[in-house]
Amino acid sequence: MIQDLSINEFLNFLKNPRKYCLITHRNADIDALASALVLREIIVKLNKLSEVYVITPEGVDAVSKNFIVNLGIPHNIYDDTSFDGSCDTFIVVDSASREQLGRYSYISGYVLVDHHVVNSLIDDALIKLYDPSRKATSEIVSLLLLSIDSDLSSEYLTLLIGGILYDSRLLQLADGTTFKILSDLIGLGGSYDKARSLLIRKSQIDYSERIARLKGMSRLGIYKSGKYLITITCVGAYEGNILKILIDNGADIGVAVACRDDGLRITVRVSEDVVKELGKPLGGLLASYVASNLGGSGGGHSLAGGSYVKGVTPKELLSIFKEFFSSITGDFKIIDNGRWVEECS
Ligand SMILES: [Mn+2]
Repeated sequence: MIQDLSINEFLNFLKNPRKYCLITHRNADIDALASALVLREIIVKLNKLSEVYVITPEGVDAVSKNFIVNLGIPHNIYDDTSFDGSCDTFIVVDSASREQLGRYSYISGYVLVDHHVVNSLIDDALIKLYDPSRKATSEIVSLLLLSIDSDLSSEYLTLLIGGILYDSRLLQLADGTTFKILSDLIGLGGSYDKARSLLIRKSQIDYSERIARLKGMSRLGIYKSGKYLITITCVGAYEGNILKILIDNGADIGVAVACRDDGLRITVRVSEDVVKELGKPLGGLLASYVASNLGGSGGGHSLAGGSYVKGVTPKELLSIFKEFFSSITGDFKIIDNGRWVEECS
């Protein structure tokens, strides 16, 4: 039977010498990576005979890479194609579903260390250290660390702070326990300043992405349907990132149109609030509406959608958007057409 282990019981489990493989979710973010790297330190500290391999399916994301390079943390991390060893114990770290485990999606008899509220890996976990009330897996690993007599270097403590800041959205989701843990990590030598500045550093954005973002902003059209603000722009790269920025800055729905050789690629993002309010998978609905009315392909889910249409002008596309949104809210008004129609013609 599945058991919820207390921290002490979990530490006792880790004292057994084994070959551990720690698997994070695909394209590990800083919460996943910090959790796995510190867990590796804890396991080795508990028993020097243990071998521990950190495996990040499809590698690590840009923020995580920046963190470990800047902090000078050893790079002995494997992606799922470069690891050819074997292990007798899998520990799944900061993952919510099998699809997130890449090549390791088949594993059974694993240990789970996680905080995701919706997690389909729980049922098959042999042993789990699972607390959905924690805002980051790094908090759970910090609690493990704080319960042993540890002299972990300040770099690893800073890494954990980074994981907590990242998953708590720079403390927007933090609670009293989060602050207590952060205070303890800082007390042991972790650097809040360093973690914070590594997280928000702007210079990490590629030059090409900066140009695409600024072009996206400069061409923006603004429309209103019911009470919802819809922004449409014409941009050929980084559409997802640009639409996220638009939604973070007040758009309810963002659409990016890219001119391709023989057609238009349309990317849609919808804010979580709008999806909750309408109770419809709006991103996917809009993308498939565009596709089926203009003879292309398209689909998606609540928050995101995409379609591709051939032989269609941006003006025709705009009238399809108008039709779609009018059918949802009853109207569609132009606030400012911007320059996207011209740029995408
Ligand atoms: Mn996480």
